[in-house]
Amino acid sequence: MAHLNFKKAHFATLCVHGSGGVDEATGALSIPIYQSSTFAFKNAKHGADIFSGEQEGYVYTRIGNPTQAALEKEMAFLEGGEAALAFGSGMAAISSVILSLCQSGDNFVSSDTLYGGTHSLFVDTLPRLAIEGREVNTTNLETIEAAIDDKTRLLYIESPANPTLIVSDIRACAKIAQKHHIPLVVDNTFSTPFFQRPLELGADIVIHSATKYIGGHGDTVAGVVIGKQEYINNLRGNFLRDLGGIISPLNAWLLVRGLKTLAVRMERHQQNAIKVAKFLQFHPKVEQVWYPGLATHPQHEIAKQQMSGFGGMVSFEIKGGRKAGEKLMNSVKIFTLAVSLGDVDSLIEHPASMTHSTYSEEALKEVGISQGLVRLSVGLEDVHDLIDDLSQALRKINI
Ligand code: LCS
Repeated sequence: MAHLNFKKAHFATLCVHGSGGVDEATGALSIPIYQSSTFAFKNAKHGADIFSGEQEGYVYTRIGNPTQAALEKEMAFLEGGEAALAFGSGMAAISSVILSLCQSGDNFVSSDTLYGGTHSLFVDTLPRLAIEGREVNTTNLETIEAAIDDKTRLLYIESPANPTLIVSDIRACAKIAQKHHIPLVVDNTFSTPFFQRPLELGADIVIHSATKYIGGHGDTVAGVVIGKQEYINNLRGNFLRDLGGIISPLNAWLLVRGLKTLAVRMERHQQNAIKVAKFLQFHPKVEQVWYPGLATHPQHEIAKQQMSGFGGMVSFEIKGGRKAGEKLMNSVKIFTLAVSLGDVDSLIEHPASMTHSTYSEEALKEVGISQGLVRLSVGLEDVHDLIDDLSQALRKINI
């Protein structure tokens, strides 16, 4: 089946049909799970030619696999990129991208509000290899400029950021990166290509924790990188091959299946999230709500310019601080107290003691992750039940 024309078909159609779908070898409409570690060569010359790159073909699943390739084709297509590479986790994707762009003695500039694992990679692990992550407030363009020097190899942003949902201006960041001849890398996990396509806004590389909305069902851990063909070839040939952070064929298959419903899921996540955000905004026990779709969000105007929707994540500051937050999390009945996000099920968690516990107390304060901040991943249940659940749990809090 030929690719649909990206410009003519609508995104939901592309999600269902985008990768072409049919397995070339068998005609199977659902891509088979090629659960094989190795691939037989027709003869010695065939094997040598594939190794030397003279012929295309599969060799070994750490380097490439047809089920993995189906996922990569689809992700590149949906993000509007030339090529993609799948990894065994979002963290494997992020670490491989940084290592592919930096050597010891180099630095990179990144958002200071990041998923806690990314933050710990940037400020604890990479410095052990003499690669310095310079975390700055990337909503302030002057601060970004001031942090870049002649050893800076990339600019990295997470937007909207985990967990405060602050939004960096992708177009403006791309201009800064271009001026300094460095790539702009965007973690697009929270938006997915359904709501935001950073490559069209000037970014060079897009990263996903595909564990979240791409899979969508809370059953797979994976990562994906999208970029130029030449860059992806280098990432596969040198970093996936040598560091080995690959995705399994089964997990790649689960993500291909997840992508088919991405558009309908994201629409419903957003519809529910807006209603939950508005309910919380006017609740007397809530101090402040963080959702890019609210007019009160500090970067609402930028969000409107670069996103076609605002996603399913909502964070809020509860009156009464950590104690009140604990009471809330222990009182919900439909929301599940768990980390991760983007699942069908609604999830609730406490960033300061869970996903962002890798931040020092001081760093938490600097980026506005207070002890009273609660993060919701709004799922696909009936929103009335979600609001009733939050309402009954909030009633149990005595401030
Ligand atoms: N980027 C973002 C924005 C994330 O939220 C996460 C994980 C990652 C990258 C890392 O991806 P992973 O290796 O887990 O696939 N975020 C998580 C969270 O908020 N709770 O648990 C994991």
